[in-house]
Amino acid sequence: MTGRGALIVMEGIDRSGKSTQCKMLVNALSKAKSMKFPDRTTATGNKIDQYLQRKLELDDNEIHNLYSKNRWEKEKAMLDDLEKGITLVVDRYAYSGVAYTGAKPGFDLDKCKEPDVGLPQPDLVFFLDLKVNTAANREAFGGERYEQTDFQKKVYANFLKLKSKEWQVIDASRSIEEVNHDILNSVNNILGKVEKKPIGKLWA
Ligand code: 2DT
Ligand code: MG
Repeated sequence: MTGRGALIVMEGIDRSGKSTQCKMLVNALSKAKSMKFPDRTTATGNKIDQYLQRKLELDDNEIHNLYSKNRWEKEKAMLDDLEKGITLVVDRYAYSGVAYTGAKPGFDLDKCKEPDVGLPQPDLVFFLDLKVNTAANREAFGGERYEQTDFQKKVYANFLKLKSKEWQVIDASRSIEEVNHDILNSVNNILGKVEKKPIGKLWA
């Protein structure tokens, strides 16, 4: 049996191209699965979906913890897949959790990390770097919560504060193909390197 799969995360502000790049990456890899957070299909995710569509009001702490719970409920399945040699390509993760809640008044980034401490540690995090004004020119924001320029600017600044050694900043203002090319290169570089490496714990 070969080694484990890699845990790859795509992060960035809204409209930075995460979903497109996740799809292209999964298609290019031989043994890979895609995941997305929030996963709106579970009971927890359904509540998050209602909140994002403004059909439900929740306290800022409560929604923050709900996003985290929505990740923890996938922990076992993620570890099982990784052990089986499946590479996971994840559209948003705990970094979004911290960057978005941390953009609300009165929230400290380190404190925001707490509920997600110990989750599977990503091997590679791509930050699709796109300035908010450029993202806003791509297409109109939808009507969901958080889809406002001022808020997105705070989110962007928070993401930069979360950068760690696994992060790779990708200039997402280029064409889809150019971005995909860079991402594929980096992924092909790490797949062999993580095979025998134990899966770490996030922020632990
Ligand atoms: P999508 O547009 O990608 O479905 O995201 N968010 C996401 C948080 O506030 N905390 C989190 O932990 C995660 C994963 C980002 C919906 C919105 O949810 C925000 C945008
Ligand atoms: Mg969205």
